[in-house]
Amino acid sequence: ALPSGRTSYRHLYEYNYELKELARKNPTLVSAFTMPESTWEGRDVVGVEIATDVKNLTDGKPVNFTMGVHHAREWPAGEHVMEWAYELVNGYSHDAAIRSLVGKTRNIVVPIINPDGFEISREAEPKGDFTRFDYEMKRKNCNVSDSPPQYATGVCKANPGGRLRGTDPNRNYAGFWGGNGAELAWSGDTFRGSAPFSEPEVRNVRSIVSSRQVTNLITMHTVAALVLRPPGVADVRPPLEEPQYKALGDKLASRNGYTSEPSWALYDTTGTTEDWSYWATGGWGFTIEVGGNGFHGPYADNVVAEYEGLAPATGAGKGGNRQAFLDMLGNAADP
Ligand code: 0X9
Ligand code: ZN
Repeated sequence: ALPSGRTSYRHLYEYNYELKELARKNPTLVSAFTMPESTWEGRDVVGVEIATDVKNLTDGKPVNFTMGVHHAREWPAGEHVMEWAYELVNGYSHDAAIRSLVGKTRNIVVPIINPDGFEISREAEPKGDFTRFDYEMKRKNCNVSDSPPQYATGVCKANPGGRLRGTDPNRNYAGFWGGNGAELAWSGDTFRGSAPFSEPEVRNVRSIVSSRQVTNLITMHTVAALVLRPPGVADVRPPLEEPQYKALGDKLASRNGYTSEPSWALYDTTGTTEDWSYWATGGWGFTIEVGGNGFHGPYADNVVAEYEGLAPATGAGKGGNRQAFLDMLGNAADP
């Protein structure tokens, strides 16, 4: 069973409520916070920080940052990150190994980076047909300011323009922004935005990474069962890979049974999360794409099995994303 006991996909209001409840019930260990900027539609981006004596921000401990749902339709990404928060809280009182790792680190956990997009996808009438008006399959955020005037009015969800309004938050970071694998057209599903960090959701992540000692970062996506490290674009790949980076990615992948590879080997992208954070700070960052059945397939498959390491196709018996997250925490605690 999952650390929270959950058996179905959360709604946005449940994420926000549960994060605040975790903090209310564990006031010295957990602190809930709202990211500095609200979204285009005015939503809060909510997270928790988990550390021994969490309010003492001057303890100098390394920060392990876990986040999900840059992409609206990738619901399992938020679930895995939310369960990780419960894992740390439950483990702190019941598991000596987790208590020790948490004791050496600070953990920032933000399940839903893109709440505007997630709300549209999560509350949509299910269709699953990938048409331009299929809100369940929305990927991007709700910045409509780059849409032509006839599409730029009203709320993000309203027709016309359908799900294709918005910027891809995972093409809007400054790392190699403007290069291959990111569309210039406002309607593209990988639209890069008008400038690096034009999006509040992306500036929120920048603000945490730039103001805190984030030595380790995981950004969760779906769907291809991958552990991806930089660089995201082939023409900047170094002649020799950093062996420690590959080794850490391979270790995480040995837990969830996913494929460990540099991101460019999947396809070129620019402006993605770790292609900025790694070059900006030197901290390790990985994209983990949860495996399973579709962008948000059955909860038992895509969330429970992939988190717990029960999925026959990938991680059966190896510990799942739970253990991959624990290994990343271990790297933050004892680099
Ligand atoms: O394209 C993305 O943003 C990620 N895949 S997803 O299906 N979740 O949209 C992967 C980005 C990883 N980076 C590269 N492939 N270069
Ligand atoms: Zn994604």
